Amino acid sequence: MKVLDANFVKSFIRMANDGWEQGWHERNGGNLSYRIKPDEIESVKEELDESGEWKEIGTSVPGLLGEYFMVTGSGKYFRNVILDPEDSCCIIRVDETGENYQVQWGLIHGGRPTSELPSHLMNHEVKKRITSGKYRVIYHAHTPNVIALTFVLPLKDEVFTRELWEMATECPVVFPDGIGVVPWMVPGGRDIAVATSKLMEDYDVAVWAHHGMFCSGEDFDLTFGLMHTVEKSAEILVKTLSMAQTKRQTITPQNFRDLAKDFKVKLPEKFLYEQKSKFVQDFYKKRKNLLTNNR
Ligand code: 2HA
Ligand code: ZN
Repeated sequence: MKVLDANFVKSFIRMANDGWEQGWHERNGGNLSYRIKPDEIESVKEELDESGEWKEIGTSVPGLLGEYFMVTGSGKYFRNVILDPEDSCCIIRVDETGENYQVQWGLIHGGRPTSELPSHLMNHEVKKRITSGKYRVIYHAHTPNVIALTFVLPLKDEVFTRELWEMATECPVVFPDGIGVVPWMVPGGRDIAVATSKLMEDYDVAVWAHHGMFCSGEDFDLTFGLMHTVEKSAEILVKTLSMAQTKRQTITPQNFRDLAKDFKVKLPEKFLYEQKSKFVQDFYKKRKNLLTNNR
């Protein structure tokens, strides 16, 4: 079968285009990767080229030896993926040391896999291990509302999780484990990859302060849906904070416990602290002081 006829490739392209249409991928922003199943890679074998150069990943992923991934290309635009997937994307294989990769399909006009390859592969390594191989998708997007919140909320897992859970009743059911937050770091390298993959041990979502988000999931629908749900919740919070300094009413810790029981999800108690709107009030108090003092 031709690569472009494979269902996993069609789903990959559709997801990239959905992200573009959401406005999450200005210019070359964002990247997507999928850990290809053995029968899927077998089905497109005729088009794979094993003669290319092996190049350094920039980190070590011993948990992914010999695995194949479909990934977006560095500097490529999500906007163009649907028009020219062979130029925008590639299929790579990780070697038997876990330190190098080879492009076996795609990037027909040259180029490299995503600049965030270390983060993608280290996240895949963690998720493959802790989900017994179930998770296959890692997605990075520049989601404007979540990014906006990283300028006003404390950069703490507890705060982002709780604030975003409160903004839509479905949120704690969609991401019951919560959200992790990485402080601002230089993107593209091993350090931010290590920090992100550490959070992926506990969460399916990691926020990169002043940059965007990483989501992980079993398949394309679940991973896109997760990104979409978190970003929509952030949009509601941005709207709420734009209208009022405090929430008049909200979902309470006891409400969350009741929801958890009926929906059969486990919500860690560390996110169900009391006097929650304190964080938002603190922020407004501090900002008011700042504005008054600078006048
Ligand atoms: O340009 O999003 O983080 C791709 C990116 C880098
Ligand atoms: Zn980015």
